[in-house]
Amino acid sequence: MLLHDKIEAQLPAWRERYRVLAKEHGETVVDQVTVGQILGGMRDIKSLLTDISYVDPAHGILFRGLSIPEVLEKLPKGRGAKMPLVGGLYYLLMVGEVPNREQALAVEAEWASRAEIPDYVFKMLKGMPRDTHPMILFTQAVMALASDSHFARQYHAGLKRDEFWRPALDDSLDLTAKLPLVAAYIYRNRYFGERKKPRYNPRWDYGTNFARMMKVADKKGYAELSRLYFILHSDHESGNVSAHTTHLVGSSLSDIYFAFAAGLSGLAGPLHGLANQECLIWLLRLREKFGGLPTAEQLRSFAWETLESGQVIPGYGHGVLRVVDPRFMAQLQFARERFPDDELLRLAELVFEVVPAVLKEQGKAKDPAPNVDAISGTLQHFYGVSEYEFYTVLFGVGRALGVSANYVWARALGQPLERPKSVTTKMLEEVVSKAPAGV
Ligand code: NMX
Ligand code: MLT
Repeated sequence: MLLHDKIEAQLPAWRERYRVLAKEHGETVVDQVTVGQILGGMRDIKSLLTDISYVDPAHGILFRGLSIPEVLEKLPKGRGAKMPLVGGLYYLLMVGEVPNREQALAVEAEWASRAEIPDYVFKMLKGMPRDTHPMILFTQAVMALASDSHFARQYHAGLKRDEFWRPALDDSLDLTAKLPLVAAYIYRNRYFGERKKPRYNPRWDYGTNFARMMKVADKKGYAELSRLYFILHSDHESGNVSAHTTHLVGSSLSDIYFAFAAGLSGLAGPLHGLANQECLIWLLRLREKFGGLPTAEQLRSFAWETLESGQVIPGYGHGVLRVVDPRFMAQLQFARERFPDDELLRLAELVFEVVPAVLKEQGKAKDPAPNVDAISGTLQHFYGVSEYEFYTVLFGVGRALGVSANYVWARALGQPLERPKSVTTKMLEEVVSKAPAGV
């Protein structure tokens, strides 16, 4: 199988690089930890290792060294499409090279051959109360799929450590193949009461299949958006909550289903992936309050009301980025090219003009710029997917691509159990009592 062969060919060189670092440079200092970082959520401590993607605070995400504009330009596209094949992105993340069209289509074909879901998963979803949040359903469905894990079965049958990555890759291909069906079923069942299982058509790519299973009116336009969306949301290095949680759980040799379900539970938080639903709610409230587009001054006072009530302005700020998120810019460009006059888009643009200055004036947020979530719901809304509680599920479908690539490589390179050390408050007080003031 293509991805298996490509990874296998690279393994000896990667393992040697890890061996040299561990054996010959194990004591070299990379970073130091301050009391502020311990109290501040381990912010910025350089202690995670991944080669799949890197967030440059001044430029944004690089997927295997490529910026978002480069990824969108260089990855192969399907006939008549402007947005790249998602299969090409998965190849890039897994293999570290830009694929040709044939290679991207080989990943797409692999997905098509694995996109079957056992009936009990649909039965379980159908059995849940209609008002269950889609992220609860999505996480449950991922857990329900875990019974078919190749990794878990082969591990318990005595598989050698050096071989862990092979069933991990099979599981990752299975998982990423099935997620669009699970997501579309949750959408159609929860909001339209549909009970029929969606079908994946091998003649179409990942994005087109998703658009067709979602049954939106403009399937071609939504297929383009889906490709862009899943690519943009795939990875954001290893420190964000969903990626880090998936990695942490995977480090105990739980299979990717357990690990990703844990990551999804983190994605479901309003400071992380759930911010995309919160953003659309915020925009809709703003529009409702002013009966359409507000003036810049009205928007300013609305933003201040949010801040003064102790809430965050969703979609703005970031733990690492210190510039406008290029994932925001890519979505903005997509929308401007296709529906520049859409009222919600114009509102999102107005927010982009006004809110950074408000956040700067407040002086708390280190990054007053928009992040990926500030506009993603606006695009979904344009194509008729206005049920905002569903938005974080879409983020999850995309995020599976990046975290599963990390999971496979972590097993391939034998990354160990993650187990940092904690201290007590008293210990910190003792440390600072011995240090010169301010040091
Ligand atoms: N609105 C109001 N206050 C903010 C915002 C914002 N958008 N962003 C940061 N702050 C505050 C933050 O709450 C903190 O306040 P305090 O000192 O009272 O605790 C202060 O500014 C410093 O925070 P930062 O160090 O700039 O940000 P941090 O790294 O702690 O948090 C986020 C990053 C993304 C959680 C934060 O910017 C935020 O809450 N943004 C809004 C929610 C959001 O858009 N989340 C999605 C992020 C992207 N994603 O998909 O995961
Ligand atoms: C992400 O895509 O995971 C978010 O931007 C959050 C982060 O990187 O911290």
